[in-house]
Amino acid sequence: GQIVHLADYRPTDFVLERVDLTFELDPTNTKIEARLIFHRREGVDASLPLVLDGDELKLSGLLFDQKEMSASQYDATPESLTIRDLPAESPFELTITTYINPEANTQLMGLYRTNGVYCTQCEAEGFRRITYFPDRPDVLAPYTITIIGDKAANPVMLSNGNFLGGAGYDEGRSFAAWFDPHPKPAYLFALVAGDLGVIEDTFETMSGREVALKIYVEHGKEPRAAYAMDALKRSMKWDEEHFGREYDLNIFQIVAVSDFNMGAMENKGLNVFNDKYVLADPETATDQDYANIERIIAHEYFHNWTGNRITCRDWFQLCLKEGLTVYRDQEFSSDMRSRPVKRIADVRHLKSDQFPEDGGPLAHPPRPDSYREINNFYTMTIYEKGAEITGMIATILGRDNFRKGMDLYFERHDGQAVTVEDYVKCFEDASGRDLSQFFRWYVQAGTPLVSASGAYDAAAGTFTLSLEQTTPATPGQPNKEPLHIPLSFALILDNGSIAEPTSVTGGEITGDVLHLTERSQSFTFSGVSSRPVVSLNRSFSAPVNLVFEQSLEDLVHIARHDSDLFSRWQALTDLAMPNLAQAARDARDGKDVTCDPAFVAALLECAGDASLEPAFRAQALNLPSEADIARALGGNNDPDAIHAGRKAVHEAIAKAGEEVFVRLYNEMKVEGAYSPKAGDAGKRSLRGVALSYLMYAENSPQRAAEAFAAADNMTDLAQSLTLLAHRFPDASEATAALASFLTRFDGNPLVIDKWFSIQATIPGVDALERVKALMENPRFNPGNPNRVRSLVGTFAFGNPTGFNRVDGKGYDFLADQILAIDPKNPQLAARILTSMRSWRSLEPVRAEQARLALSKIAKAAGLSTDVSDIVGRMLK
Ligand code: DPP
Ligand code: ZN
Repeated sequence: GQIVHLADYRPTDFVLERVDLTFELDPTNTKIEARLIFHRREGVDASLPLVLDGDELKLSGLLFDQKEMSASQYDATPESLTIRDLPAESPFELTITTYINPEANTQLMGLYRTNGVYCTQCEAEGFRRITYFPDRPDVLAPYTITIIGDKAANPVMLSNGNFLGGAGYDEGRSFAAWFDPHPKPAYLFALVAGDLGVIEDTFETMSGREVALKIYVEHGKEPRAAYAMDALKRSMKWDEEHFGREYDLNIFQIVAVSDFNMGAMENKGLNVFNDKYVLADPETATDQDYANIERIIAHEYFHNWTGNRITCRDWFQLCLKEGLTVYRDQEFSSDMRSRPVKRIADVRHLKSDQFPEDGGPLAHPPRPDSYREINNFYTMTIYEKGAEITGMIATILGRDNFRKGMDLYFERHDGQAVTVEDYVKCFEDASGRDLSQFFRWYVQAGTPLVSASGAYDAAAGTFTLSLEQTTPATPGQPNKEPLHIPLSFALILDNGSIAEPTSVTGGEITGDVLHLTERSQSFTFSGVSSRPVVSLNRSFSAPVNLVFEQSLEDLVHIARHDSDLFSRWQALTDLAMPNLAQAARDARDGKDVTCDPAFVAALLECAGDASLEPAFRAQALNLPSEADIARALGGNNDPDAIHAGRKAVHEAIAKAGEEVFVRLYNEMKVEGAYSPKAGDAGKRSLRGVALSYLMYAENSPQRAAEAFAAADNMTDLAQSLTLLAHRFPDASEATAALASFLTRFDGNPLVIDKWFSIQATIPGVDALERVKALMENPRFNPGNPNRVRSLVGTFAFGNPTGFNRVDGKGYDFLADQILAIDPKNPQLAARILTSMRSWRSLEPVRAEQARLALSKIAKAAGLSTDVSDIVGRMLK
């Protein structure tokens, strides 16, 4: 793979006018006839050839305006088709014939087979595995698709757009034709054919058009698609109400498949989903599964406007569609559920997964300027930091101007392939605000560090908040410019009310947002009658690391009084972290772990506060993860010590709060039929956390075994099984529960994935042997990405003590797995390999073992570009 540079962008020499594809389906030998109409772009030299992309293709026929081309006029390789002697001006038609083998396509890119169903995945560059094509997002055209296939095997034959018609074709075969009038890039093409069940519904759009909604699943699974359908209808309504966006075809279809590299794909009018994000019922799906389905259904649907109607000029602009669409799905989920709890969950996710990426060897700007393998840029930075950037634009502009900017974006760029600059310009034009400094967020990598300190002058009645920002160096970016950082804040007085200063100097403030734009800046507030407690970066208005040495009393004050629930959670976390960090150090040094009573008291006060919603209290009681603690410690990390220290802190809290936890465990029991709604889900999660603490207090598997036996839904079942297996892996209660779970759900792959994941994340040095044994289980299927992720992926990403064994055998195992997966599915291999991105922050013995394992991968012959790119950057 060559390095691609943003600076080299130029438009294509030829303009694609229309696309007409005919597929003759065959499991091992599918014929594709592509009729493409082009004309040379005005001003382009008439001698220049047309160069089309391919990937492992073989040309079987080429016609120019229906006539055979002579061999001297073109060159075909598996990677490209170059055609010479093309007209200077007039449009011409090329007919390209290729044959491909969907059955042998283990990469799951292009056209492949999954459980007997034909399915496509074309983002980012999968279409070129189907036919030779200008496979880039700025080439937009309307598509007509004809699918011919065995009638009995393919009663369902789908593509993008509106259905034109279908009938018998010849003996034993039938055809279906589809037309998508909306010009689109090839990455949004989709085809699905096979024997599938369907559930159907309709949606009436804001202008009164009726849209047919269909969700296709394997036969027998139809009832489990009902929640996805409900989520889809709510998404369509929400996008009309909140962004004025109406759906634009007469049909919207979703297909759930079991072999899929990503979560889902937003193909125009025909979304293809990993069935994990469609199928749910109370018996087999957890509250988290339901929330994920709601979120991802919304995400892919929202792409119809942010991604499809307006797409990316090139792949450097990926966050233009992904960051914005994540922002939109987060807003949707916040409206459907609890906004502060959603924000807490999103920030936890950002900090645990994006911050390490941004602080390690894989750091890259949200709008990168070069890449070797675009598949490796579907990252937390593009998605989650991208969403934060749009969120900051909304914070800086305010609600109304943000909406005006979005409206202008949809109006100005509908039907176009655009850049991040085009997007930001809309907000500038709509609001009159200069966002040029703000733009650095897109091009500068790394998590900014903001240091804050406050000083109160009682005599003058002024309070001064001093701020400093730095962004650490990242690969290729040694020096950073100051960013425009919007910090939401409140000055909280003794009685819990918020101070309203008479004036402020030192910088701009709009509403409750302070604009930090200099490297260092002091804001002085006048008319502050008593020393305030500062609540800074409320709702996490900017994705930064904040260092603010606040006293214990001040943090407790925020935890008690802030009207922003997010900040109350943040204050509790800020109270917890020094305890967890010290506990890790003490555990490493063989000392007794102690816990600050003031922190424990604050936490238990929150836990018992019935005025706070249960889901919030559950978030507060869920202490920072081992990975979070490792990040806070900053380096020389010993995962065993972090684990032991964290466990000791839990035990201390559990002992002090046993009464509270018993009460919560009893009070939070949800009566009546299961509902995935946020209220009940919150109760279940708080009850689960209480159970977890009680097990520390009681040091017995008993209570979890009872909870497992009594569970009448997957949330309670998976929760109690996890606690049993993780805390008492050798107890008969744990082995019995794992066995009964397996017997009960054998035959349901998504639940068996959970069975694998729960065991892969049992902490401790034995984990590796357990994982190796599970790989020998007949249910382990190395060709199914969900299954591989559930065992190998969760072990590497989610089992810090087991994976980071001091003898390095975890890393060695991962290296072998990566090398085994890579030849079949490079995208999957590369993704799982990123689990080692923080290896340099391990203590030296483990770091050296990790380096050896990475070097072993790097030296292997025949690596994919995907894996070689990741391993190369990690070792640099
Ligand atoms: N399927 C991925 C997503 O929706 C890539 N577009 O984010
Ligand atoms: Zn997306």
